[in-house]
Amino acid sequence: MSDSIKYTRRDFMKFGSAAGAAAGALGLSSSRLVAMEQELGGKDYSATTGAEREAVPYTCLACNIEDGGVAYVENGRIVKLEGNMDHPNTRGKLCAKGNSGFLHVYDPDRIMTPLLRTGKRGEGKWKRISYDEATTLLAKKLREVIDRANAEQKPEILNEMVFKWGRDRTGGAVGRFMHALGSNAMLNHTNICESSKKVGLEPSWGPDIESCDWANTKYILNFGSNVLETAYFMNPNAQRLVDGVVGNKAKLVSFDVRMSNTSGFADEAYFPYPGTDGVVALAICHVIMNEGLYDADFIRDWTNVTAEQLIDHLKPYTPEYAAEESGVPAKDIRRIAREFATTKPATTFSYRGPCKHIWGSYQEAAIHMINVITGNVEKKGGYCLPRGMGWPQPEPVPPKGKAPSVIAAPPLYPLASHHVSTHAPYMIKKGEAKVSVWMTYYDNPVYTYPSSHVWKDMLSDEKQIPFYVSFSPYMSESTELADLIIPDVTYLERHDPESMPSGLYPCLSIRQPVIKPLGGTQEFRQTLIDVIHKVDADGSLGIKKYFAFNTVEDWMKAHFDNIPGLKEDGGWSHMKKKGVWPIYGKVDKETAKIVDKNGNEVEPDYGLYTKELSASDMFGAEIESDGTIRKDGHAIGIHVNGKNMVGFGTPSRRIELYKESFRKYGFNPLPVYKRLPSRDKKADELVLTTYKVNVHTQSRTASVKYLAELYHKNPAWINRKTAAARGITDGDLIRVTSAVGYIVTRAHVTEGIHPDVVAISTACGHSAYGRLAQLKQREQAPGYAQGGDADIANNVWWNDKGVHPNPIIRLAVDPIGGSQGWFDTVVTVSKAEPGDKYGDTNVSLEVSMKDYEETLRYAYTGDIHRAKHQEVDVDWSNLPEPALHTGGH
Ligand SMILES: Nc1nc2c(c(=O)[nH]1)N[C@H]1C(S)=C(S)[C@@H](COP(=O)(O)OP(=O)(O)OC[C@H]3O[C@@H](n4cnc5c(=O)[nH]c(N)nc54)[C@H](O)[C@@H]3O)O[C@H]1N2
Ligand SMILES: Nc1nc2c(c(=O)[nH]1)N[C@H]1C(S)=C(S)[C@@H](COP(=O)(O)OP(=O)(O)OC[C@H]3O[C@@H](n4cnc5c(=O)[nH]c(N)nc54)[C@H](O)[C@@H]3O)O[C@H]1N2
Ligand code: SF4
Ligand SMILES: [Mo]
Repeated sequence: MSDSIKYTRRDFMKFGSAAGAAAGALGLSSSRLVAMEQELGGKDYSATTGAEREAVPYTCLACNIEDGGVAYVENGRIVKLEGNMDHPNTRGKLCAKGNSGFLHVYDPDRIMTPLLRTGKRGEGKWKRISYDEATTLLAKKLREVIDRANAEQKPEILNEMVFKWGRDRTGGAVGRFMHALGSNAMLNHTNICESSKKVGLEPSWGPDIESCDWANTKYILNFGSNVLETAYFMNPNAQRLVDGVVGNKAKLVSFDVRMSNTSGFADEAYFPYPGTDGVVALAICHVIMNEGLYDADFIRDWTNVTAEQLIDHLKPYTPEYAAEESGVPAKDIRRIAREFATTKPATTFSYRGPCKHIWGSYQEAAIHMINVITGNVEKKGGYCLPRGMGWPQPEPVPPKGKAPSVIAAPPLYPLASHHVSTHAPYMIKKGEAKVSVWMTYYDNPVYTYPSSHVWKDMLSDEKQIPFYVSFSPYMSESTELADLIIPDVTYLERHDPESMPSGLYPCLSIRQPVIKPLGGTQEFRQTLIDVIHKVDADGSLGIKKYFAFNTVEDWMKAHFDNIPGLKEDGGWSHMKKKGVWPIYGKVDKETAKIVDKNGNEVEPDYGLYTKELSASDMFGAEIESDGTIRKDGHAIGIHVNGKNMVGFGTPSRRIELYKESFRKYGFNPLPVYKRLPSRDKKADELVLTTYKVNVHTQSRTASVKYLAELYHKNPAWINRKTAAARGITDGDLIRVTSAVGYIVTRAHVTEGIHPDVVAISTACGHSAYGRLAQLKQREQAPGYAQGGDADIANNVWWNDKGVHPNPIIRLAVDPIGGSQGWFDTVVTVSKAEPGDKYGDTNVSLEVSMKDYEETLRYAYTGDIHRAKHQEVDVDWSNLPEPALHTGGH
């Protein structure tokens, strides 16, 4: 059994009285700090003339939280960004990444013109061409595929046009483009992001995430999310977490394998063995159920299981068993379970720590269950449904393609409704899918994927990828392998519709050009319009009608001009002026709450599932004996306590803790704990974890100078005892070796990490992405780029760009949610060998290909899966056909 460590707030006070005193002072005066900070929000003045600067609202995309911002523009240049005070979830604050976002626009290495490859792939030889020439070339390549599909009457040929994106915030533009072309071959990055969280939640209650009412809660259990510096909804959640802990005296208990900034802020921090959060959560449920601390009414009325069934299912998950697996002491698990169940309201939050493991979907489902059995769902201060808003797609909307795409929906992952994008290069290499045109948007797999060399190998091979088009404005590790680059503009120069459920106030927001796109660059959306107009110049293919927009602004108007409520408030012109809708009220300077004209708090709506069905909803409906309200064959609500209510977004309108879809494919319908291969590692091995840091976003901020100055190197965190056993001291050159190969980096020796874990942050160690990211800042700017920045050329004082861990991370996918097990790679850590140089990376393509075969063994038809799932009653001879999901997210 592994050692477990626990720190309490009292320990920190004891060990660092200065830090303790500072925290105390902050607690006393936090509302004053808020007030000072927000006093001047909403206006800005020129430092030279004193004139008021032009203020243009927009939605941030320096990371994907989509906070509301205001850009201040002087003489056509963005001089400052700040939070939009009208955005109810952002509340006037941006983080460091958001504040420095204008440097994306003025990045000296930004690609300012379309580029056509002239040398070998990746050689860096380019010819500058016009947008017109570039879109004509792409249209020709696409048309060739369409003509071939039509001539051979094979719609599956259309799937040779593949679109892969990382972050798609176009509000459906990419899907519209691909469906117009007749292709379903769309891949997002969600399986390297958090898809097993989504698949752990969606079948249970509908949406893919929770929205915690942090500010009003009394108890928070955090499982592997780093809310204060990363996590989904980081900025809005971090603000309200502080409101809850400081303002509302909520208790925060945090589980992470290392001392994240969130765990450091917690009242109690636990370091479970990686991949064991699920068993801790199941043990918490075990205690709550066995000690009768559960909400019997909620379980009876709103779930599809009985308390007795749960007690029976949870029998093996005693705190003692969980302690053995996780290292978290049984007495603490018992106490936390009791505290959570008896403190109202309470909520859990979880992000990638639990779900980015091979059995991540079960882990998420187990954590979700804690909230359900204690009846904290949709309560003020509890675990709430996310609140977003939609917008209509302009008519006519193209239908999906006719043939299913196997790379978009691998048949071995029938439950992975968010694609399994990691598998694409392996499937393509094995000839399971054919590609003619590979298009990418906001995507850098050669940097961001596990065993990233496999992507490099595929994208470098013209036989596998005959034509590769990137829409990136930056020369990333992937884009540098393209045949054609048609650069997009940055997020401050383009249009997108937005709605992020980043708080309890649902709202719409927009991105709009806060300045004219620099140097004649063109919005991606305009490129899509142009390409379609060229593919189907005379309209005879029947495609052009789906892109009947004269301008991008017309397209946006079509989204926003007819939304009830917004229409009355001015539709698109309201959005342009305010950036967000509805306006709920003002941010109160003392409390930071949203208040109305009279200073009263505008309370969010709670209890969404209890909304009553109207008489017209009920017309023709039947109430069944178990209370389910059915109409035209579908459950539309539940009859509970004499009321007809909408319930949850599931087939039964109840929370389906028992997931029939899981059972159908031989998985356990209720969450279970599965021991991971990394749990059985040898004593001298470690589990590699990677994590994000507050001032960087994935692969795309290393060239933002303010952020690079703050954080640019990523030594490997290793526990003091673990390091000592290997003769490693702080700053030593070390080798981190997995089955795939090794990297040479430096050690950061610390108490703040589980002794069986080594942790390396992401966002550093670039081999592309401009001169600053690679610390080649004194080199000449490439011909396609924007040009020099004397500050970068002369003032960069650091000489360490870090080392990127992804090449040695093994492909390993959750057979249910299809999510990459980022935190499952077993490694050895040793002092570097003679001749090793910092940054050396040595990996094997062959081993990575074997990892693909190995991970398929877990898939629902795989031998490991069958052997380990005897307890589920499935007829293996007669498995259902997998659903082939098309479309994309
Ligand atoms: N600053 C910043 N914020 C971001 C992003 C960014 O790039 N930068 N990206 C956004 C995106 S795309 C995402 S998906 C989210 C991710 O948000 P998070 O999930 O909060 O962030 P991660 O760093 O991926 O992982 C969270 C933590 O999991 C821990 N961990 C690893 N293994 C385990 C385990 O087995 N159990 C437990 N309990 N913990 C474990 C890690 O140490 C890490 O601190 O952040 C979003 N916000
Ligand atoms: N080791 C390890 N790796 C990880 C993770 C981890 O925890 N550990 N986390 C993963 C997570 S959560 C995620 S979400 C993924 C993200 O991985 P990716 O989706 O690949 O995302 P990014 O690195 O954010 O951006 C991709 C590319 O978008 C392009 N780009 C930047 N700005 C623009 C723009 O304005 N327009 C266009 N068209 N393109 C632009 C750039 O080329 C950039 O390299 O990374 C994952 N990678
Ligand atoms: S968290 Fe920061 S970078 Fe992300 S959207 Fe908000 S302000 Fe922008
Ligand atoms: Mo992500």
